[in-house]
Amino acid sequence: MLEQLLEQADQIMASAGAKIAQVNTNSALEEVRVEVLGKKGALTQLLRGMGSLSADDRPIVGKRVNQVRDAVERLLAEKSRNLQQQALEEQLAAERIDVTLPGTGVARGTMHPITLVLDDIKRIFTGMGYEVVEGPEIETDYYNFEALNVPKHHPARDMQDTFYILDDLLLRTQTSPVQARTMEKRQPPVRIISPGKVYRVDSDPTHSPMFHQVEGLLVDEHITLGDLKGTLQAFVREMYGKERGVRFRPSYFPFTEPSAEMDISCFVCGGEGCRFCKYEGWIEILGCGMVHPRVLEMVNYDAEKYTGFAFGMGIERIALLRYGIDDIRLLFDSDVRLLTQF
Ligand code: 2U9
Repeated sequence: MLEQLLEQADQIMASAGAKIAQVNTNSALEEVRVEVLGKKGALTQLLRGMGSLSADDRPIVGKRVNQVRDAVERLLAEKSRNLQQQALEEQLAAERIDVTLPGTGVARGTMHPITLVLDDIKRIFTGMGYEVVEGPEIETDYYNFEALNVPKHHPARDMQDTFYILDDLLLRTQTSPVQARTMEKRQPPVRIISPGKVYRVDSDPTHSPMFHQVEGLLVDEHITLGDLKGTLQAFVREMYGKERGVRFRPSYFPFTEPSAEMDISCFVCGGEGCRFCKYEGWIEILGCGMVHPRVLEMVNYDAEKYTGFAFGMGIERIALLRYGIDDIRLLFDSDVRLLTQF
């Protein structure tokens, strides 16, 4: 009987060892554990058979059963570790990232041509000591017209040209009100540029009801037309290159006297005359003049002591010329096929 039980224990050991070696999953391994070591398992059954043994033989079988249990437990633990390691390796292999592969890339946005031109103008004038000042797009009649010496019956005030909100409230037609407001608050010297959106009742391939302007203003003692010409010449050199010629033509604006329009030599033909400059050799870039004494008086500046110059330019016009775009509406269509070219 003793021999029989010892042999049975060896068989359980051999069969458990073979099964553990074969299984490939945790659940199959658990089944083997229950089959051998569980309450109704083979080893427990074998212990139950010990009742018929003599008192001397029982510890012999008990010792063997314990040896088998220890050995099976070691094999189970070892197999469990192996399965865990194997699962980890499979997971790492499946999730492996090849860091040497090229990335998918991030689609970068581009600057709008209006922003590019505005940034250039701001950079150049701030480099000359000007400060950038912004103001409201909805203005009063006073700041948009009255303070700028635009008389009551001037055509610019017409409903045909100006978007009125109320009798006295309108969408600014120029950024000059910003400068009138700034002068009210400060004493000279004043050296500012005011970029921003302006609105006029106008719409065709070269005019948009909303467009952007930059206006500049300098007021101090002893400011002359020479300062105006020198400043704008320096601006043109920076913006369009040293070789650009500049000319001033007399003009009229209610807020400046004398007034002028400034042309630069055509940057396509250099002044020879071509289709781009309509065979003129010159391209109009901005309007300018000496600030009208009445405008200085309106903001309580002493017009005997102070003089100043002002200028204004439409940004769309400059962007269209610079990038060879022939319809202003393309700038506001938000078509990425155009916008990504800049
Ligand atoms: C103050 C006094 C005077 C600003 C000026 C112009 C000439 C001018 C146009 C250019 C193209 C407007 O966008 S456009 O249609 N502007 O020709 N602007 S002088 O003069 C000022 C501004 C503020 C207090």
